[in-house]
Amino acid sequence: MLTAQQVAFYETFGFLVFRQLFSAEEMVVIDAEFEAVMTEGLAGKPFRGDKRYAVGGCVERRPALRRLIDDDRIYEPVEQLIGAEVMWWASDGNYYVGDTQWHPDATEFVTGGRIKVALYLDPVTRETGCLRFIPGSHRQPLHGELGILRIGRIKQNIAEGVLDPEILDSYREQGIDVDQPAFGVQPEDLPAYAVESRPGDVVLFDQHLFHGSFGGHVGRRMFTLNYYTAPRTAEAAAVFRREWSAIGNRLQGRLHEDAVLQSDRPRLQRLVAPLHKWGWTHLAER
Ligand SMILES: O=C(O)CCC(=O)C(=O)O
Repeated sequence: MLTAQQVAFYETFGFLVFRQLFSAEEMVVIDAEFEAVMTEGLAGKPFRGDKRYAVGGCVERRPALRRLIDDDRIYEPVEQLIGAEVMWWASDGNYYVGDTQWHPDATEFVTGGRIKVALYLDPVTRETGCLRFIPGSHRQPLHGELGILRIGRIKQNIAEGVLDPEILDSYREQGIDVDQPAFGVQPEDLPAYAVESRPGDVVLFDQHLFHGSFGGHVGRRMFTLNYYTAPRTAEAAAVFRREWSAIGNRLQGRLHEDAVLQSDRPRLQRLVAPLHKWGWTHLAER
Protein backbone atom coordinates (compact mmCIF):
# COMPACT_ATOMS: atom_id res chain seq x y z
CA MET A 1 0.00 0.00 0.00
CA LEU A 2 1.44 3.35 -1.01
CA THR A 3 1.44 6.04 1.64
CA ALA A 4 -0.43 9.30 1.10
CA GLN A 5 3.01 10.95 0.70
CA GLN A 6 4.00 8.54 -2.06
CA VAL A 7 0.75 9.17 -3.90
CA ALA A 8 1.26 12.93 -3.55
CA PHE A 9 4.87 12.56 -4.76
CA TYR A 10 3.71 10.62 -7.83
CA GLU A 11 0.95 13.07 -8.63
CA THR A 12 3.22 16.07 -8.23
CA PHE A 13 6.48 14.87 -9.76
CA GLY A 14 5.26 12.00 -11.98
CA PHE A 15 7.35 9.08 -10.72
CA LEU A 16 8.20 6.82 -7.80
CA VAL A 17 11.21 4.62 -7.04
CA PHE A 18 11.04 1.45 -4.97
CA ARG A 19 14.40 0.32 -3.67
CA GLN A 20 15.25 -3.39 -3.61
CA LEU A 21 11.72 -4.57 -4.24
CA PHE A 22 13.15 -7.82 -5.61
CA SER A 23 15.80 -9.86 -3.81
CA ALA A 24 19.19 -10.78 -5.26
CA GLU A 25 17.96 -14.39 -5.64
CA GLU A 26 14.89 -13.27 -7.56
CA MET A 27 16.99 -11.04 -9.77
CA VAL A 28 19.20 -13.98 -10.76
CA VAL A 29 16.14 -15.74 -12.17
CA ILE A 30 14.70 -12.57 -13.72
CA ASP A 31 18.04 -11.78 -15.34
CA ALA A 32 18.40 -15.28 -16.78
CA GLU A 33 14.87 -15.28 -18.20
CA PHE A 34 15.34 -11.81 -19.66
CA GLU A 35 18.52 -12.96 -21.39
CA ALA A 36 16.74 -16.05 -22.70
CA VAL A 37 14.02 -13.88 -24.28
CA MET A 38 16.52 -11.46 -25.78
CA THR A 39 18.75 -14.24 -27.13
CA GLU A 40 15.76 -16.02 -28.64
CA GLY A 41 14.77 -12.79 -30.41
CA LEU A 42 18.22 -12.50 -31.95
CA ALA A 43 17.73 -15.95 -33.51
CA GLY A 44 21.45 -16.73 -33.64
CA LYS A 45 22.51 -13.31 -34.92
CA PRO A 46 24.81 -11.18 -32.77
CA PHE A 47 23.57 -7.96 -31.15
CA ARG A 48 25.34 -5.43 -33.36
CA GLY A 49 25.12 -2.55 -30.93
CA ASP A 50 24.50 0.08 -33.59
CA LYS A 51 20.90 0.72 -32.50
CA ARG A 52 18.48 -0.18 -29.76
CA TYR A 53 17.34 -3.78 -29.86
CA ALA A 54 13.81 -4.15 -28.43
CA VAL A 55 11.62 -7.22 -28.02
CA GLY A 56 7.87 -6.79 -27.64
CA GLY A 57 5.99 -9.04 -25.23
CA CYS A 58 9.22 -9.58 -23.28
CA VAL A 59 7.79 -10.50 -19.88
CA GLU A 60 4.97 -12.55 -21.35
CA ARG A 61 7.35 -15.11 -22.81
CA ARG A 62 8.76 -16.64 -19.62
CA PRO A 63 7.01 -17.78 -16.41
CA ALA A 64 9.16 -15.85 -13.89
CA LEU A 65 8.81 -12.64 -15.89
CA ARG A 66 5.12 -13.17 -16.61
CA ARG A 67 4.42 -13.42 -12.90
CA LEU A 68 5.60 -9.83 -12.47
CA ILE A 69 2.51 -8.51 -14.28
CA ASP A 70 0.24 -9.35 -11.36
CA ASP A 71 2.87 -9.56 -8.62
CA ASP A 72 1.56 -7.61 -5.60
CA ARG A 73 4.72 -5.52 -5.42
CA ILE A 74 4.12 -4.09 -8.87
CA TYR A 75 0.40 -4.50 -9.40
CA GLU A 76 -0.79 -2.98 -6.11
CA PRO A 77 0.93 0.42 -6.49
CA VAL A 78 -0.19 0.53 -10.13
CA GLU A 79 -3.80 -0.19 -9.22
CA GLN A 80 -3.68 2.31 -6.41
CA LEU A 81 -2.48 5.03 -8.77
CA ILE A 82 -4.55 4.17 -11.85
CA GLY A 83 -7.68 2.77 -10.19
CA ALA A 84 -9.65 -0.45 -10.52
CA GLU A 85 -10.16 0.00 -14.28
CA VAL A 86 -6.49 -0.74 -14.87
CA MET A 87 -5.61 -2.67 -18.04
CA TRP A 88 -2.44 -4.55 -18.92
CA TRP A 89 -1.00 -3.04 -22.06
CA ALA A 90 2.36 -4.61 -22.89
CA SER A 91 6.03 -4.99 -22.08
CA ASP A 92 9.30 -4.59 -23.88
CA GLY A 93 12.82 -5.88 -23.29
CA ASN A 94 15.69 -3.69 -24.39
CA TYR A 95 19.36 -3.48 -25.08
CA TYR A 96 19.81 0.29 -25.29
CA VAL A 97 22.60 1.96 -27.19
CA GLY A 98 24.04 5.20 -25.83
CA ASP A 99 21.83 8.16 -25.05
CA THR A 100 18.05 8.18 -25.20
CA GLN A 101 17.02 11.73 -26.00
CA TRP A 102 14.27 13.50 -24.05
CA HIS A 103 10.72 12.41 -24.76
CA PRO A 104 7.43 11.51 -23.12
CA ASP A 105 5.90 8.15 -24.10
CA ALA A 106 2.43 9.70 -24.15
CA THR A 107 1.43 13.09 -25.46
CA GLU A 108 -2.36 12.94 -25.35
CA PHE A 109 -4.36 13.36 -22.19
CA VAL A 110 -7.73 11.79 -23.05
CA THR A 111 -6.67 8.32 -22.03
CA GLY A 112 -6.53 8.45 -18.22
CA GLY A 113 -3.72 6.88 -16.20
CA ARG A 114 -0.65 5.51 -17.97
CA ILE A 115 2.13 3.91 -15.99
CA LYS A 116 5.44 2.45 -17.08
CA VAL A 117 7.34 0.23 -14.66
CA ALA A 118 11.04 -0.14 -15.50
CA LEU A 119 13.61 -2.58 -14.16
CA TYR A 120 17.28 -2.09 -15.02
CA LEU A 121 19.33 -5.26 -14.87
CA ASP A 122 22.70 -3.58 -14.29
CA PRO A 123 23.61 -0.74 -11.94
CA VAL A 124 23.08 2.62 -13.66
CA THR A 125 24.12 6.03 -12.40
CA ARG A 126 23.69 9.59 -13.59
CA GLU A 127 26.88 9.23 -15.65
CA THR A 128 26.17 5.72 -16.94
CA GLY A 129 22.69 5.96 -18.36
CA CYS A 130 20.16 5.89 -15.52
CA LEU A 131 16.73 7.33 -16.28
CA ARG A 132 16.45 11.06 -15.85
CA PHE A 133 13.11 12.75 -15.33
CA ILE A 134 11.96 16.33 -15.63
CA PRO A 135 9.79 16.36 -12.52
CA GLY A 136 6.25 17.63 -13.02
CA SER A 137 6.42 17.41 -16.83
CA HIS A 138 3.63 14.80 -16.88
CA ARG A 139 1.20 17.68 -16.47
CA GLN A 140 0.26 20.76 -18.40
CA PRO A 141 1.40 23.42 -18.88
CA LEU A 142 5.00 22.17 -18.40
CA HIS A 143 4.41 19.13 -20.64
CA GLY A 144 3.43 21.37 -23.56
CA GLU A 145 6.18 23.91 -22.86
CA LEU A 146 8.78 21.15 -23.21
CA GLY A 147 7.40 19.94 -26.56
CA ILE A 148 10.43 21.26 -28.45
CA LEU A 149 12.60 18.78 -26.54
CA ARG A 150 11.06 15.95 -28.55
CA ILE A 151 13.05 17.00 -31.61
CA GLY A 152 16.18 15.24 -30.32
CA ARG A 153 14.35 11.96 -29.90
CA ILE A 154 12.63 12.31 -33.27
CA LYS A 155 16.03 12.79 -34.92
CA GLN A 156 17.27 9.68 -33.14
CA ASN A 157 14.28 7.72 -34.47
CA ILE A 158 14.91 9.04 -37.98
CA ALA A 159 18.55 7.91 -37.75
CA GLU A 160 17.35 4.45 -36.66
CA GLY A 161 14.98 4.30 -39.63
CA VAL A 162 11.76 4.17 -37.60
CA LEU A 163 10.47 7.65 -38.49
CA ASP A 164 10.41 9.57 -41.76
CA PRO A 165 12.58 12.73 -41.94
CA GLU A 166 9.52 14.79 -43.08
CA ILE A 167 8.19 14.59 -39.55
CA LEU A 168 10.54 17.46 -38.68
CA ASP A 169 8.85 19.74 -41.23
CA SER A 170 6.10 20.70 -38.80
CA TYR A 171 8.77 22.13 -36.47
CA ARG A 172 10.54 23.95 -39.32
CA GLU A 173 7.21 25.45 -40.39
CA GLN A 174 6.96 26.98 -36.91
CA GLY A 175 10.35 28.65 -37.50
CA ILE A 176 12.22 26.27 -35.18
CA ASP A 177 15.84 25.51 -36.05
CA VAL A 178 15.90 21.76 -35.47
CA ASP A 179 19.70 21.74 -35.43
CA GLN A 180 20.00 24.00 -32.38
CA PRO A 181 19.79 22.46 -28.89
CA ALA A 182 16.41 23.15 -27.30
CA PHE A 183 16.53 25.99 -24.74
CA GLY A 184 20.14 26.63 -25.82
CA VAL A 185 21.39 23.87 -23.52
CA GLN A 186 22.91 20.49 -24.35
CA PRO A 187 20.29 17.80 -23.63
CA GLU A 188 22.34 16.18 -20.87
CA ASP A 189 22.63 19.52 -19.07
CA LEU A 190 18.91 20.23 -18.79
CA PRO A 191 17.59 20.49 -15.24
CA ALA A 192 16.40 17.00 -14.34
CA TYR A 193 16.32 14.33 -11.63
CA ALA A 194 18.58 11.29 -12.14
CA VAL A 195 17.11 8.04 -10.82
CA GLU A 196 20.16 5.93 -10.17
CA SER A 197 19.24 2.29 -9.77
CA ARG A 198 20.63 -1.16 -9.15
CA PRO A 199 19.15 -4.57 -9.90
CA GLY A 200 16.14 -5.18 -7.66
CA ASP A 201 15.04 -1.53 -7.76
CA VAL A 202 11.85 -0.61 -9.59
CA VAL A 203 11.17 2.74 -11.24
CA LEU A 204 7.56 3.65 -11.95
CA PHE A 205 6.49 6.70 -13.92
CA ASP A 206 3.64 8.45 -15.68
CA GLN A 207 4.17 8.02 -19.42
CA HIS A 208 3.48 11.71 -19.97
CA LEU A 209 6.64 12.52 -18.03
CA PHE A 210 9.64 13.73 -20.08
CA HIS A 211 12.49 11.30 -19.60
CA GLY A 212 15.84 10.48 -21.13
CA SER A 213 19.15 8.80 -20.43
CA PHE A 214 22.70 9.96 -21.03
CA GLY A 215 26.15 8.39 -20.92
CA GLY A 216 25.00 4.77 -20.96
CA HIS A 217 27.00 1.96 -22.47
CA VAL A 218 26.04 -0.08 -25.50
CA GLY A 219 23.73 -2.92 -24.51
CA ARG A 220 22.26 -1.27 -21.39
CA ARG A 221 19.66 -3.81 -20.26
CA MET A 222 16.19 -2.97 -19.05
CA PHE A 223 12.62 -4.10 -19.45
CA THR A 224 9.30 -2.44 -18.85
CA LEU A 225 5.74 -3.31 -17.91
CA ASN A 226 3.01 -0.93 -19.02
CA TYR A 227 -0.44 -0.44 -17.53
CA TYR A 228 -3.16 1.93 -18.67
CA THR A 229 -6.63 2.95 -17.67
CA ALA A 230 -8.86 0.73 -19.83
CA PRO A 231 -10.39 2.92 -22.55
CA ARG A 232 -13.67 4.47 -21.47
CA THR A 233 -14.33 5.95 -24.89
CA ALA A 234 -13.68 5.11 -28.53
CA GLU A 235 -11.52 8.25 -28.64
CA ALA A 236 -9.21 6.90 -25.94
CA ALA A 237 -9.08 3.51 -27.66
CA ALA A 238 -8.15 5.21 -30.92
CA VAL A 239 -5.18 6.89 -29.22
CA PHE A 240 -3.74 3.54 -28.12
CA ARG A 241 -4.29 2.00 -31.52
CA ARG A 242 -2.69 4.98 -33.24
CA GLU A 243 0.31 4.87 -30.94
CA TRP A 244 0.74 1.19 -31.60
CA SER A 245 0.76 1.83 -35.35
CA ALA A 246 3.45 4.46 -34.79
CA ILE A 247 5.74 2.37 -32.58
CA GLY A 248 4.96 -1.21 -33.56
CA ASN A 249 7.79 -1.39 -36.03
CA ARG A 250 10.35 -0.67 -33.31
CA LEU A 251 9.56 -3.85 -31.44
CA GLN A 252 10.32 -7.34 -32.55
CA GLY A 253 7.72 -10.07 -32.13
CA ARG A 254 4.19 -10.49 -30.91
CA LEU A 255 3.04 -8.28 -28.06
CA HIS A 256 0.90 -10.80 -26.17
CA GLU A 257 1.17 -14.48 -25.39
CA ASP A 258 -1.66 -16.94 -24.82
CA ALA A 259 -0.24 -17.76 -21.37
CA VAL A 260 -1.28 -14.24 -20.35
CA LEU A 261 -4.35 -13.78 -22.56
CA GLN A 262 -5.86 -17.09 -21.47
CA SER A 263 -4.51 -17.21 -17.90
CA ASP A 264 -6.59 -18.78 -15.13
CA ARG A 265 -5.37 -16.18 -12.63
CA PRO A 266 -8.34 -13.86 -11.87
CA ARG A 267 -6.22 -10.72 -11.59
CA LEU A 268 -4.59 -11.36 -14.94
CA GLN A 269 -7.97 -12.13 -16.47
CA ARG A 270 -9.24 -8.73 -15.32
CA LEU A 271 -6.11 -7.02 -16.60
CA VAL A 272 -6.40 -8.46 -20.11
CA ALA A 273 -10.21 -8.31 -20.46
CA PRO A 274 -10.00 -4.89 -22.22
CA LEU A 275 -7.47 -6.31 -24.71
CA HIS A 276 -10.05 -8.92 -25.68
CA LYS A 277 -12.83 -6.35 -25.72
CA TRP A 278 -10.99 -3.98 -28.07
CA GLY A 279 -9.51 -6.70 -30.29
CA TRP A 280 -5.91 -6.01 -29.26
CA THR A 281 -4.79 -9.57 -28.56
CA HIS A 282 -2.81 -10.06 -31.74
CA LEU A 283 -0.74 -6.92 -32.02
CA ALA A 284 2.54 -7.91 -33.60
CA GLU A 285 5.62 -6.66 -35.33
CA ARG A 286 4.73 -5.22 -38.72
O1 LIG B 1 16.83 3.74 -20.52
C1 LIG B 1 16.67 4.44 -21.50
O2 LIG B 1 17.57 4.66 -22.31
C2 LIG B 1 15.36 5.13 -21.79
C3 LIG B 1 14.14 4.37 -21.41
C4 LIG B 1 12.92 4.95 -22.02
O3 LIG B 1 12.95 5.95 -22.68
C5 LIG B 1 11.64 4.31 -21.85
O4 LIG B 1 11.56 3.22 -21.28
O5 LIG B 1 10.63 4.89 -22.27
